[in-house]
Parts: sequence; structure tokens; C-alpha cells
Amino acid sequence: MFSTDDTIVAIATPAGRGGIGVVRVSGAAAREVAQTILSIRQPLVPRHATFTHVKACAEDRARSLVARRQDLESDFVDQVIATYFERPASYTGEDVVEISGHGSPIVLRQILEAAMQAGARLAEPGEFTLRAFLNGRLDLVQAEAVADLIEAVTPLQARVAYDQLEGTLTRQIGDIDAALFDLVARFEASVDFPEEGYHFVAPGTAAAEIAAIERRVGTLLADARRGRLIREGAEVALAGKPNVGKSSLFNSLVGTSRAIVTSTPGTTRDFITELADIDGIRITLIDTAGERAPDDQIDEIESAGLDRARGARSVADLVLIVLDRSRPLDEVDCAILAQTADMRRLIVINKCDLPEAWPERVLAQQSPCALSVSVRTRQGLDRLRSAIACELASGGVSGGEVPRDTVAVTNVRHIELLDRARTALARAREAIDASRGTLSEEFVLSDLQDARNAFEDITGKRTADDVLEHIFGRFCIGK
Ligand SMILES: Nc1nc2c(ncn2[C@@H]2O[C@H](COP(=O)(O)OP(=O)(O)OP(=O)(O)O)[C@@H](O)[C@H]2O)c(=O)[nH]1
Ligand SMILES: [Mg+2]
Repeated sequence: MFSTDDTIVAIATPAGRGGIGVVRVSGAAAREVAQTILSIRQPLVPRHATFTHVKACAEDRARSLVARRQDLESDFVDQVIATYFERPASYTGEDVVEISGHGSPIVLRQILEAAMQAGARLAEPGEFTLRAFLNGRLDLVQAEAVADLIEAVTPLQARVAYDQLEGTLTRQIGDIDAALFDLVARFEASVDFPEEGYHFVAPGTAAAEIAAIERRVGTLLADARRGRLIREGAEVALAGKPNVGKSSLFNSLVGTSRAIVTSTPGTTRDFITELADIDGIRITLIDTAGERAPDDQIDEIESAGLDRARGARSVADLVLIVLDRSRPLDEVDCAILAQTADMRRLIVINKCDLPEAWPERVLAQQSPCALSVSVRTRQGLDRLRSAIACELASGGVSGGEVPRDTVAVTNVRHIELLDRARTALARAREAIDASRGTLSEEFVLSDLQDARNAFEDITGKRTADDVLEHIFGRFCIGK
């Protein structure tokens, strides 16, 4: 890993033009670097916003024709507000100076270069947050939540990330670990004073206490599938014959006229994706070419589109099978229903504003819960949205609900570690149960310690460098 002793600098605001842009400097020499490039006479005062100017770096000055005229004003690249945060009361826990200039990529680049010439090194992706973690300003769960909050696309995603940043998950894990620590301490006392036997902890009590801790881990994990869905989103593919209204439904769910809709069958040929917020879940919706009968004459383009459509269906988390209520079901509809029988799917009967060409009970065997909609009149679309969210959240058990409150666990890394802790706890409890009091405490202790290690891996009290690199590598430069 790179050195975390240097003073680092990066543009902290997104690429592009904006009202303001921020260059952030962090490290032991942050104030010195800032004072070198700013036109100030007094040292920067902690937590004070100072209006000042940034001087161009020497190379820029040499390049500037105006500078050759010795015009003093031309040495400046921008008017800025500089704010100094003295360690440890800063984002990174180090001395930090934030320089807010005008949001021009050229100007921000010049400020960045000036800071680099004054001794700062360009920050690696996520290095500010990495330093915050290394300096104990954030634990690992909170650091990961920073990245999730920045990347959130739906309000619900932002909400769960914010809760994690506030430390709700950290506290819950801390509470569970405290109960476990108490038990471990008593087991250790029993090991240290063997003549006392199970004096400090009776086997029956120990097994019950472990079971109680297992249940608490289980409660956290119970919601994890939904949590992961909120954090990572899901892919939903549309399938059906040509002209049944797939693209119309796609446009309606994403809220824009992204896909072309015409009355000509075979309108969509390529594979179109768009992000949609469906009941708080970030959905990548995929519109595809309509499925054809094997003997239909189709050209090379449509055939390539159909290959893509089938590929998209096979990897999607959920497939929406669209049927047309106004035209009789035929063998192509039946073939699609048969091919997707084992996939997670919802059957959507569209065009229910038109006269029915077939009775819904035809589908009773296929799926008892097909949804009737009309994209044209918008009838049934709200129910469809909730059905999509429920189907994804419930893991295939129909009738599941997507509760509106937030969840604690959303991250696969946390889920795996909680699972590891739960397995280790179960091992310890089963060993105690099986031994009927003759078991050596060391065995139990090693399993309990495994569970504690898993908790510490989650919050980052102990975490390997490669895990850190992986986590912070996800961040953008400047965060
Ligand atoms: N009456 C009625 N017409 C609809 C409805 N939904 C779609 N349509 C019409 O059906 C025709 C086909 O719609 P598309 O959305 O292009 O159908 P598609 O399934 O994407 O068709 P391909 O791209 O050819 O596979 C268009 O003329 C739509 O206006 C509906 O709910 N009611
Ligand atoms: Mg289409």
C-alpha cells in the first residue's frame, strides 16, 4: 500500500463545471502547503473561512504572458475561500485545508498543481476516507457507507447508507460483541483457574447465552436479502411476443420515452437498458426484441436481437412476461411461458383497456397471480410496481412485503462475516450440548473467538490490507 504519511491533495468535487469546486489537502503539511499557495499574511485559523487568492504555480507563471509583464495581479488563478480543520477534528483526523474556488476544471487543476508543487502528493482513490478510517474517525462499516451514500441512486439507498454512516449497524454489532466478550471472559477465567471447573460459567447457561447471541445475529441477517437488494439493485428483463407492449411498459416504468413504440411488430431489435426507481429499489430495466415463432421469417438484425433477449432473460433477477389481452394467446406465448417456468417471473397481462380475446383463467395453472394492466390507461401499474419490489425482496415467496423502514445489513461482505460468526457460535453451542459438561473450554473458546474475529472484521478492528485496498479502491479520487 502507498504511504499514508504524505500530505495529499485532490479535487473533491465532480469533474465538470459548477458554481464552486473544492480542492482538499490533508496531512501533516496541509496548512503549510495551503499557506504557500494562498496569498495570506496571517496563518490560517482553525474552523475559519478565509477569503483569499490562490497563486499560480511557478510553471504556470512562466507560461503566462501576462506574468512576463510583471503584473502582480496575474499571479493569481482564482478567488477562493480556504477553511482549515485542525487535527484531529477533521474528516481524515489529520490537518485538512479545503479550498473552495470557482467550479472550473481549469482553475481547479491549477490549484491542484500549485498544491502539488508546494509538496503535496495526488491522493489515491478513497485515500481521504482511508485515512479517516486509519485515524479512527470512522470504522470500516461507516467508511463503506460513505461510498454507498455517494453512489446512492434512490432515496431508500441513501437512507440506509446514511444510517450506517451514523453508526447504527456498528452499534448493533458492538452490542452483540459485548455480550459475547462477557461470555469469553468467563470462559477464559475458567481456563485460567481449572480447579474451579465450570465455576465461572455453567454449560447449560453458556449454551443458552450463545443461543441468544446467535438469535441476535440471525435477526440482523433476516433482513439482509432485502438490504442487499436495496444496496445493489436488481435487473429486471421484459419478455414477450412482438407488439404486446413491452416497450410501452418499459417507458412507463422508467418514466421517459426511451424505447421506440410503434404498432409494427418487431419494433425493438436491440437491447435497451435504463435505471428506474421502483419502490426504493434501483432497478436496471431491460427491454428486448419480441420473441418470434420458429418458422417466422426474420432478418439478421432481429435474430441477433432475439439472442440478446434470451441472454438478458437468463441472467435477470426477475423477468416480466408480457401478454396481450386483446389478441388470442398463441404457441409463442405458450413457449415463452414454458421456457421461463423455472425463472423468477411475473406475468403481466397488458392492454386490458381493449376487449378481451381470452379469459384469464387460461393462465390459472401457469400462474395464479398474473397482473392485469393497461399501459395506455395506466390501470394496474402501481400494483405492478409493488409486485416487482415484493417479488425481488421476498426471494420468490409471493405475497412478501417490502417494509418501508430501513434495514441494517446491506453489504455482502458484512453478510458473509455475520454468517461466519453465526456458524462459529452454533459450533460452540453444539459442542457444549454434546459434551454434557465434559468438554474442554479451549475448544469452545476458539469457536467463540472465531465469532468475535468475524465481528471485528466487519467493523475493521482487524482487517487485512488487501481487504482495505479492495474497499477503498471503489472510491473516487478526492473522497
Ligand atoms: N390499447 C392499448 N394499446 C397498447 C397498450 N400498450 C401498448 N399498446 C400499443 O401496442 C403497440 C405495440 O407497443 P410496443 O410497446 O411497441 O410493443 P412491443 O412489445 O415493444 O413490440 P416489439 O418492440 O415489436 O416487440 C403500440 O401501438 C402501443 O401503442 C395498452 O395498454 N393498450
Ligand atoms: Mg418494443
